[in-house]
Amino acid sequence: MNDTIAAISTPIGQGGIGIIRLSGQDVLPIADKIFVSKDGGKPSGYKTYTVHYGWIVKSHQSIPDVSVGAGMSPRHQKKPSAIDHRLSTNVIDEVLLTVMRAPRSYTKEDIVEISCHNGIVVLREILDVVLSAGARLALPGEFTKRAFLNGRIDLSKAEAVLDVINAKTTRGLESGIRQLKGALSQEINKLKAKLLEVLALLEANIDFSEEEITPVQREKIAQSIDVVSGLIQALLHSASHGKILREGIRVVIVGKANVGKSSLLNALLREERAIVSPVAGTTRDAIEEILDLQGIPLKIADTAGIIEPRDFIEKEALKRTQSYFEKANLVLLVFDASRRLTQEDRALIKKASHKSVIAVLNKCDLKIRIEEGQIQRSFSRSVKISTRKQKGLMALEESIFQTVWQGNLEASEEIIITNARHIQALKEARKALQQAKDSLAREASIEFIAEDLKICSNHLAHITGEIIEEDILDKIFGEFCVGK
Ligand SMILES: Nc1nc2c(ncn2[C@@H]2O[C@H](COP(=O)(O)OP(=O)(O)OP(=O)(O)O)[C@@H](O)[C@H]2O)c(=O)[nH]1
Ligand SMILES: [Mg+2]
Repeated sequence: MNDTIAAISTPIGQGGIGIIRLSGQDVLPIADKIFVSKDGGKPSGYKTYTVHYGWIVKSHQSIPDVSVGAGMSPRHQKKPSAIDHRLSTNVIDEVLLTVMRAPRSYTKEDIVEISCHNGIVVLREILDVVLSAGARLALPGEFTKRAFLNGRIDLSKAEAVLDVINAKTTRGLESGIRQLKGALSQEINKLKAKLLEVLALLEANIDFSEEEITPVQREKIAQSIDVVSGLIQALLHSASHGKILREGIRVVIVGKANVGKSSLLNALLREERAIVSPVAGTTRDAIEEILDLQGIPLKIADTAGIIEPRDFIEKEALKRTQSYFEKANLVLLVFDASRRLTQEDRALIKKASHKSVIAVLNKCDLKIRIEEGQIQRSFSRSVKISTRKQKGLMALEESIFQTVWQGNLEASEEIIITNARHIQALKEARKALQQAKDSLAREASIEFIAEDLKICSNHLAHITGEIIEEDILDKIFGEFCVGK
């Protein structure tokens, strides 16, 4: 924690701007060594939250016979100065340097950010001079870890940073931002405060009475425990949504050949992604795409139609369809509504009975001949569409949304648990509460109940990081990228 860390904070590749970030007590002296400013000032003299134009140089030893680097004003070129000597061939890049002084910075330490041109060589060279000037390469997530250890953010907020970076849809982003703003921390602190009230009730009994808890008090304590329990349960309930936001939902389009599966994929993607043709067996290899459906990331796959395989390729295609079908969280089972159900369709209906299915009756622009009643009896959800006429697609999207996002959770208000560690802690907390309730019912001694409540509170404290083991911290921040 006492050394100064540095890392490239932007992704490696080519781009407009690349950023190298430094944090720690020697940030400003290090910047003094490698930065030559246009304004003649030194980073150690700069005010906080200021940005300065200049150059990063390999070393600050002057080379006498230097001309001024390109990009400087003609007026400056006429009057060589001390700065000019440093701007020799030693210049690595033209940059903007931002100074954020402790404690009002991301890490609560002095921070310098160097915004340079984003090229692999430029960034590496600047990082090299920063390191040789006295900084150490940061570990993954070390900036955010310092923000946590220095008390700027709690652990759930630090973890939210990762959710924000990894968000796959706007809904995922909103959830991450809410947690970053402290929604989860507040909820956890609220729960802990409630637990503390119950503990106070209990301890009043320990202090002032030799008697057992009266039935009235027992009832009151049980009620308070139930309230906390209910809140923890609600948080755990949101975890299924959290998992969806984090990992997405696997959707597979399955059906007989030629029913319009590829047409459906294209319609949902609003792009001619898959080949569509009247020939049965057009799609061979499954085609997988990511679709943002009302903020839910869908991994949607169009598969080869189910037909009696005529050759090796069709056999292989069928195998792949099978594998996608097994892995899917949701199956869109497509039928040609203009034809009566065949043996193959019936076999598919049977096969899909153990999966979550939406029956999709396509080609509804034609005369409908399919046995609708049978479809409705087999599946709780069915939607009539025509990909040719672009009909019924909104209803299908809504049906998909309702199926995967059950419970009408209004994402803008609710806290959504997305993190496996939080789920584990909440489950442990719930277990401890149950034990407290059991002890209460058994009329166990007050100390027992108090102990369980304290255990519950400790599990909650793990979420915000008030209590945390070093190896868990390492694991959490190890998942971050270097430079964050
Ligand atoms: N009338 C009508 N024809 C459609 C509709 N959707 C698709 N088709 C036609 O049905 C034929 C098959 O469409 P595809 O999307 O290739 O069908 P598929 O299920 O992917 O077929 P395979 O890949 O061979 O299994 C094409 O000629 C499409 O133009 C629809 O809504 N109405
Ligand atoms: Mg196809």
